[in-house]
Amino acid sequence: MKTTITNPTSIFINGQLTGSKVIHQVKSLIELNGIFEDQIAFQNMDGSQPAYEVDVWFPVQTGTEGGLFFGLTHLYPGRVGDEYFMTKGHLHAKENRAEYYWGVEGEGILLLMDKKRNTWAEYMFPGSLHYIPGFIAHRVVNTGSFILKFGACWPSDSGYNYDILINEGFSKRVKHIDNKPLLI
Ligand code: S6P
Ligand code: ZN
Repeated sequence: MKTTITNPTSIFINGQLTGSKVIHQVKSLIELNGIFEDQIAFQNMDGSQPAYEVDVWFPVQTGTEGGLFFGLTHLYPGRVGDEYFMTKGHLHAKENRAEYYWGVEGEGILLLMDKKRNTWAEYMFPGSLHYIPGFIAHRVVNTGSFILKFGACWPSDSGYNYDILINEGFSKRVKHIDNKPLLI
């Protein structure tokens, strides 16, 4: 019988996720080409700047049925025209796979859209908890002046479908109007 007590392989503290199986990914603004409405404002920005960074703990291989992944996204503050920096947004490739998001630091809005293109939104803040059911596209918008960090936990076989949003995107946008975020 095993009697040794080991340290955990990953640690999630003080807004950081670290561990031997944690992968760090950076999404630069240029990779978000097409998701913002104001194309001219977008072209006038420095596309090499990071829009968000994601740390993901992959305890099992991608595609494994029954496993879970754990991520921490660091979404930078900023605007393209009157639209806030946001994640690209996706549906899961295995569409029925659900996910949890939760707010860690900063403030923002989670956009959710069903297959009939009905879009709704929830405020994100430290401690907010969001259940994203299967078949629902999800995107996060940083409406604050500081970095927005949120955690995520999703099935290791859910995969990503970004293509479905390429042409039409979400049916609503979050814009900075009269000094506050509006869903329109
Ligand atoms: C994965 C989970 C998150 C996002 C991350 C970046 O299911 O929802 O880890 O991948 O927030 O967003 P996106 O839309 O670029 O994948
Ligand atoms: Zn997801």
